[in-house]
Amino acid sequence: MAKEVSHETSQGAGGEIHQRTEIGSRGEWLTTDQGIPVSDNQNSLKSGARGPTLLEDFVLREKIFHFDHERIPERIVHARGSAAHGYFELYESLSAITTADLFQHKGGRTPVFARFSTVAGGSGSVDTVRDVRGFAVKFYTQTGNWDLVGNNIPVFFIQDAMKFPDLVHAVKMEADRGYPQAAAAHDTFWDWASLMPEATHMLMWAMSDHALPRSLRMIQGFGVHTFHFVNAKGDVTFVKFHWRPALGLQSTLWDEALKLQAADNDFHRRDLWEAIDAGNYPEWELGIQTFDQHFADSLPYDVLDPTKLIPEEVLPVRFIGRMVLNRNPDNFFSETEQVAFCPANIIPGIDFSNDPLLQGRLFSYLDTQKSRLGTANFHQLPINAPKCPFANFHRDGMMQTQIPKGRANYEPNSLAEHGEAAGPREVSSGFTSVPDRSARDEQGEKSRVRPELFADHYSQARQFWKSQTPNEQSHLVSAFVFELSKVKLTDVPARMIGRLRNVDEELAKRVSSGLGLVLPPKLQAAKDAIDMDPSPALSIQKNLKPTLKGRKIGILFAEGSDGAQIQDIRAKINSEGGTVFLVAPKVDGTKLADGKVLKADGQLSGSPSVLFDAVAVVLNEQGTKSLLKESAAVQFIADAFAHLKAIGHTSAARPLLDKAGVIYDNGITDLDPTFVDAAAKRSWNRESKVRDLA
Ligand code: HDD
Repeated sequence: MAKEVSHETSQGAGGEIHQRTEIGSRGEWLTTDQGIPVSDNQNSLKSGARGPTLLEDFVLREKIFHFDHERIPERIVHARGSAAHGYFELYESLSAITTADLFQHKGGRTPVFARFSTVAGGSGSVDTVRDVRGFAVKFYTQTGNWDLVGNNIPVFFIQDAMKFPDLVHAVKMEADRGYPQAAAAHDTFWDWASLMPEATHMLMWAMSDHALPRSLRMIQGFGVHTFHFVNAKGDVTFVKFHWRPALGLQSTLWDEALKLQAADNDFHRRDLWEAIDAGNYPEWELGIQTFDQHFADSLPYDVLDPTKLIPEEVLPVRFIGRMVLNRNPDNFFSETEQVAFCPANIIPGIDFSNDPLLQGRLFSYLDTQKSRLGTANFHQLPINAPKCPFANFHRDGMMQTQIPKGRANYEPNSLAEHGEAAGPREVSSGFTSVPDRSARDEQGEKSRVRPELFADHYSQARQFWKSQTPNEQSHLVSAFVFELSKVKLTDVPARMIGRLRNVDEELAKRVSSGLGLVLPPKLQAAKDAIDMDPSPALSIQKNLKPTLKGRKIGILFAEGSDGAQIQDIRAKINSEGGTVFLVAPKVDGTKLADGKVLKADGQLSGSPSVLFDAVAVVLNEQGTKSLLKESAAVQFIADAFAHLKAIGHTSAARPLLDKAGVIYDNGITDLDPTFVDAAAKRSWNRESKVRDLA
C-alpha cells in the first residue's frame, strides 16, 4: 500500500524541526510500550512553557523508566565479546561413534551462534589486550542446543573448579583500587599464579603470542576437556574438540598490541563485523581427537586433567566439518549480550567426562544466568531458545512468555483418558548418561583428592617452550619480564622464576636477567618434569599461512600521488583476497597527479599503521616533502617497520623511510611487482634489528 505522508512538525529545544508523519501502515508509528501512538518525542509535558513537568506525562515516565533499566549485570568473566550467526556443515557421517544429531548426515547443516571474548576485562574494555580468548559456540541441533564453550588455548589455569573463583578474583582488577582493567600484569594475579604450580603450563600459553591474536578470525578454539561420544550401541569414544581458522593463525607483536589499544579499542569487534558485513565470512574447521581408555592409560598424563593436552603429533586431529559465520547480529544486546552459554547444554550422543573442572562448570553457568538474565525463563529468549520443539512441565516464573494450554503440568497423569492433552513424555532416544569407564581410580570413595598424575605441572609447559621458534621464545620471555616488572610484592617475581626453573633453566635465566634479578633458587616440584618431544603444532610461526586473505593493507598517499599506481596495488591486493584502506592527510579529497580527486578511508593521524598488515607508501617528491615534517607519517612508517610489516614504496618516498629509520631488507620493496608477495607475511628476521630480544 502506498504510504501517505502528511508533513506536520514538532519543534525541538534548539528550534530544529522534527518531522511528524501520518503513515498508512501503523507498524511504522512511534508508540509507547502499550501501543499508544506518540505525537511528540521531543518535549515533556509541562504546565506552561516555563513551568514544571507534570507527573501525568506517561510518555516521558515510561521512556525514562525503561532507560533506567537498560543494563543487566555483565558476565563475571568473558564480559567483553563479539558474536555472529552462521552454520556448521558436516564433512562425513560420524554415526559409527556418536548419535549426536549434527554429526549424522554428510553435508548436513546446523545453525550456530558463536561468541568470542576476552576473559579479564569488563564489557567496555579494550580488544587487543594480552588475554585468553573465549570461543563459545551454540549449536541449535534438532535434538536440542549443544554449547561447546571453549577457549583459544587448549589447556586451563586450574585443575579443579574449586579454584576458579580464586583465579578470577586474582586476575581481575584489584579489589580495593579497581585497577588494572583487563590485564594480568599486577600483584594479585602473579601472587596467586606463583603459588599455583598447576597454572604453569597455561601461563606459558598466556605469555605466548597465542594471547595476542591479530583477529578473532585468526584464532583457534578448543573444547579443552575430554568429552565422550556415544554411539547407538552405547559404545563410548573419548573426544577432544579443536577449531582451526581457515585464515590461519596470526598474532600481533606486544608493542603493536599496546598501540592498537590507543588506535582502536574495538579492533577485533570491528574486524569481525566488517568482514561479515563485506561477505568475507570467517570460517573454522572442527576437528576431533578420538581415543579410548586403553590409549588414555598409555599416556604419561591424565586425560581428565584440563592443564594437559594431547599433542597432535601423538594423536592426529581429524577434521569433520566447518563452521561459517555469515550473519552479524541484528541487535548486540538481544543476542551477543543475552546469549547464555552453558557447558551442561549437551545432546544425546555426547557426554561429559569426570574432568573436575568441567564438572564444576556444569553448575556454574546455569547458575550465573539467573543472576545475569534475572529469571529461570532465560531459555525463552530468542537467542537461547532451541530451534527444535521443546516441551516439559516447567511452569510460570518471572518473564514467562509462553502460554501453555490445558491442565497437564504434572506427570504421570491420566488426562488423556479424559480426552485432555497429557503433555510431553519421556522418549527412549532421549539423553542417557553413559556408564563411567573413564576414571583411573575406580574405588569411588568420597575424598577431596586429585589423581596422582595431576601432580606433573611442568612436562607439558617444557614441551610448549621447546616447540616455539626463537622469536616466539623471545616474545614469551619478554612477556614474563613485562608482567613481573609490574609486580610490587617483592618476593613474587623470584617465586615465579623459581617455578620456571622446573620448566626450563634457560627460560628462567632469561626472565631473571630481563628483570635484573639474581637467578632465584629452584622451587621443589611435586613431580619432576619428563622430556616430551616438541610439538610443532603448538607454534604459531611454524604454521603461518602466507596469505593476503582476510588481511588489510594501508596505502598512504598525499597531494600529487599517482592514482594509477594506487588503483593497480588495490586491484592486486583485492584479487588475492585482501582489503585496502586508503590513508591521507586529508580525508575528504586529495588532488592526485592527474588532477583527479581521491577520497581517503581514514585521516592519517587517526589511521596509524598498526591497523594494517602491511603498508604501501605512494608518494611523489612533493608529497614526501610535506610528510617529512608530519610526525604521524614518520611514525606510520617507523611502526610498520618495527612491527615487521612489509613496506612497499615509490622511490620518491625514500626520504620518509630514511627519516623513520628503516633499514632495507626483503620486506621493504618497490610497489611492483614484489610488494603484494611481501605483504602476505611478516619479516621475522628483521626482529633482532628493531628490538633487543629478551
Ligand atoms: Fe567459563 C563464561 C570458557 C572454566 C564459569 N567461560 C565463559 C565463557 C567462555 C568460558 C568462553 C564466555 C561464554 C560467552 O561467550 O558468553 N570457562 C571457559 C573455559 C574453561 C572455563 C574454556 C575451562 C576449561 N568457567 C570455568 C569454570 C567456571 C566458569 C571452572 C566456574 C566454576 N565461565 C564461568 C561463568 C561464565 C563463564 C562465571 C561467565 C558468564 C557465563 O558463564 O555465562 O559462569
